[in-house]
Amino acid sequence: MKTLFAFFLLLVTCNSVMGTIPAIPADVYNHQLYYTAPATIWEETLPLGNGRLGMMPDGGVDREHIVLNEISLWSGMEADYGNPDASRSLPAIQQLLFEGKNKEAQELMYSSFVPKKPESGGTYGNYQMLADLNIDFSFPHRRKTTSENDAAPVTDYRRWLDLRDAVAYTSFTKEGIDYQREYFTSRDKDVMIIHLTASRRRALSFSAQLSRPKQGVVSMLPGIGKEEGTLLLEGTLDSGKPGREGMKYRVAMRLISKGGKQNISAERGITLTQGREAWLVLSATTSYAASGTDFSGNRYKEVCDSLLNAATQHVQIKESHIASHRTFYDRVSLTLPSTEDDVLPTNERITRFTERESPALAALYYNYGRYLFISSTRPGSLPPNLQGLWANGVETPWNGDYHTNINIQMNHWPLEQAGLSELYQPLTALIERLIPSGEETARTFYGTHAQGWVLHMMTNIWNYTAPGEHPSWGATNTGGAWLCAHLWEHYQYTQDIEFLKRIYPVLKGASEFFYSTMVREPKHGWLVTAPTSSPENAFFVGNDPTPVSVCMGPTMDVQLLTELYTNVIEATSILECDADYAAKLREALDKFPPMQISKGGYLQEWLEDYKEQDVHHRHVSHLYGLHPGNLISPDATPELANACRETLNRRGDGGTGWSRAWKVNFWARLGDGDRAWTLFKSLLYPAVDPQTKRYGSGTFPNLFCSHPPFQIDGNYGGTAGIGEMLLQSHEGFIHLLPALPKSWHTGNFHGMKARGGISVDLEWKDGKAVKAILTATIPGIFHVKMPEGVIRAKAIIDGQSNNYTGKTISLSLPEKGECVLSFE
Ligand code: FUC
Repeated sequence: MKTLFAFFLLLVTCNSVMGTIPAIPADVYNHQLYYTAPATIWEETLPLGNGRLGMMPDGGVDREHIVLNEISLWSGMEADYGNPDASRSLPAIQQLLFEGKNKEAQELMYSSFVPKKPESGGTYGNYQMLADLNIDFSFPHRRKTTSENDAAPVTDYRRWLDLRDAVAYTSFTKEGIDYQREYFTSRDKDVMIIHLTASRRRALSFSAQLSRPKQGVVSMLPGIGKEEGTLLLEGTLDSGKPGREGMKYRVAMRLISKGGKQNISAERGITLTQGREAWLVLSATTSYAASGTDFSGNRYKEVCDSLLNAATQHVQIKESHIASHRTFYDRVSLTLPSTEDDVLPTNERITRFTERESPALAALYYNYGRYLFISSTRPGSLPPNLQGLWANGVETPWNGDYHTNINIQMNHWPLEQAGLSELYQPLTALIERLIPSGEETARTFYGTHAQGWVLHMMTNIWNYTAPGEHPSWGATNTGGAWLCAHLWEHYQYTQDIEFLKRIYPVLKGASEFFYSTMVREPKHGWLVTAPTSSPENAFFVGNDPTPVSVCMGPTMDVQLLTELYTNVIEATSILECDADYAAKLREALDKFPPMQISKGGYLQEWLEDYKEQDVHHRHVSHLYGLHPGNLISPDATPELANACRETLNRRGDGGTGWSRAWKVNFWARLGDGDRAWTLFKSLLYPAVDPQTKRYGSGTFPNLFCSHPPFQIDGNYGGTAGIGEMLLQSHEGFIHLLPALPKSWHTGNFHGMKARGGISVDLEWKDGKAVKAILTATIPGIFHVKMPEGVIRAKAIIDGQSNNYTGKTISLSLPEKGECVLSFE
C-alpha cells in the first residue's frame, strides 16, 4: 500500500515540476479522495457503506473516531394522524380559494387541515446515528523519556478513499514504524471491518470502545473456548408514545489479532497490547431491519450475532468485498480533460477549483456520486434518506427523513443513467408500503369521495402520508405523484413489463386520488388541485403584504399530473386494461390549465401571475416540466424553454446545495453546457469559510454537498447533472453531448444508459462526437439526434454499413445488438 502511494506521489511531484499535463493514469485521480491530515470535522471524514451499514473514519493518529450508521435506526413508530376536521373544512377552504382569499384559506388550514397530533406527538421520530467507535492508540517508546516520545513526529501521513474498491485507508510513520489501517463495510458479509497493521512486532496497541450519546448500554459477552469475547452496545429508542417500546438495536464488536494480548471489559472496551496485525469486526442490526415493525422478540440479536460469527470465522474478506462492489461500480466510466490540479489532495482541489478550470473534478464528482449511491442503499434495504446513510448525531437535521417535494426524488436522478437500475428496489418498496396509509389519508383529509392514495411532502419509515404540520409548506399533496414518475422512469429504462404490471396499481391509485379530488376553478373552469402549494415558495395576493403559500393548481402540480395521467394512459394501452378509465383521464387532461408565461417573460409558478416573496427561492418547482420532467425542451416547446431560461436568470445561480445541483440539470436540458458548468462550479464552492469556519452552501472537504448542513441530494443531483450534459434521452431521441461545456473538449464515457433499453459508449474530441457504440439491452428502433457539429455519420450493425446525413439517425437493433457509429 505504502509503495503504491509513494509511486503516486512521485508521479505527482514529477509532473508539477515539469509543469506539463500530468501523465498520471486517470484511474488514480478520478477514483480517489485523499488528504494529508486527519479530519478535523465530520464533513472531512470518509463515508463507507454497504447499503445498510455505514462508517466514517476520521483517520486520527492517537484517537481514531468512527461514526457508525444503520439505515433503519429510527425513533418514533406508526401512528394515526388522521384529522376528521380536515375533510369537514375542505369545502370552505376551497371556496375561499375560489374567491381569491388565499390568506384566509391558509389560516383556516392552520386550525383544521393539519395532522392530528398523536397523544405525545413524537411518533414521527427521526433517523439517528448508530454509535461512536473510538480507538485509542498507544505507540511503543523507543527511549524511556516520555516527554520526547510524546512529541515523536508523525511523517508520511495519508488517508484516502478508493472509490473503485470501496475501501478507505490511513497510513503514517511514527518512530520509524509504519502503521496502516484499512476500513470497509462488506457488501456480501454485511459487517464492518477495520484492519490494522504495524510494520514491527509488538508495535500495535489500542483500546476500542463503543458508545452513543443516548440510549446505549455497553456490555460484554465472554468468549467460549478459544473464541474471543464480544463487546456489545444495545439500546431502545423512543417510540414517541408513552408505554410503547421503540426500535431496538444491537452493535457487536470482536477483535481478531495476530500476536499481542487481548482483553475485553465493558468499561475499557476491547484492548490489544503489543500486537502486530488485528481486525476489528463489527456487526449491527435493528429490530426493524430484522423483523419490520414487529418489535417483539430477539430476532435482531440473533441476526447480529450470526453475521458476526460468520465474519470472524474468516476475516480475509476484502477481496470478495471489492469484487462485489465492483459489479456495480465498474458498469460506467467517464474521462474528462485533466489538469495538473487533479493530483492535489481533495480539499485543496476543491479550493483551487474556484480559481481554475478542472474538468476532471467533475469526473471524480460523478464517480463519487455513483459510489455514494451504491454505498447508501441496496435491494432489501431502505432508500437513501436526506443524508444518504450517514448521520453523526441523534438529532439529524430535518429528522433525516424522506422529503418528497424534491429531496428523495433528486436522490434517485442519476441512478438509471449510471446503470444502477436494481437499486431502485428500495424506493419502489417504500412507495408500495405507503399505499394503505396514503389511502387512509386520502379519505380522512379529503372526504369519503376521495379514491386512491395520497402522499404529501414528507415521509418516514413509519409510512407517514399526512400533510406537514405547517400548511405553508406542508400542503403540497403531489409527493406521491412525483414518486410515481420515478416508477415510470424505471420502466422506461428497463422496458420491464413485469415491473409495469406490478406498479400499475400504484400509478392508477395515485391518479385516482387526483381524479376524484381535483376541482374546477371558477375563472376558466380549469381542473386544479386545491388546496396545495408550490413547494415552500410564497406569494402576495393583490396589495396584501402578508405572504401566503396555499393556492390552487400551481404549475408544478399541473406538470406532475399531466405526466402521471399520460403515463397511466400509456400503461393501460401497453397492459391492455382499463380503457374506460384511460378515456376519463384523457378528458380530464384536456381541462388542465396550460403552462403560462408571466408578463415578465418567465414561466408562471402559480395559476395567477402573483409576485413571489423570494425571487431567488431555492425551489424551482415550476420548472419540473423541463427537468426531471419531459414536457418542455428547446426543440419541442421553444417558447416555454425560453421562459424557463428567463426564470432561471431571474432566480440566479445561487441557492442551497441541492438547488444549485438542480440548476446544473436545468441548463443541461436547455442545451447550455457552459452555463451548466458555471452552476456546477457554484455547487462545488467550498462550504467551510476559511476564516470563520462557518458552513455555507457548496461542498465540504469530503465532497459531501452542503445545504448547509450536509444533505446528500446535492451530490446525487450534481451527479445527474453531469450525466445530463453528456447524454439525454427524451421525446423518443437519444441525444449525444447535448450540453458539452467548452472546457470538456475531449473525453469519453462507457456504459451510460438511455431510455428505451440501450447502453451508450462515446468518444469525443475537440468538442465533437467521434465515435459511439450503442448496445441494445432489448430489441427496438432507436432514434439518435445527429450530434452538434456533425454532418455525416456511418453506422455499422452486424457488418452492414449505412451512411446518414440530416438531423436524426434511426437504428433497428436486435437484443444485445450493437451499432458502431462514426461521426464526421
Ligand atoms: C425541503 C427544502 C429544504 C431542505 C429540506 C430538507 O423542504 O426546502 O431546503 O432541503 O427539504
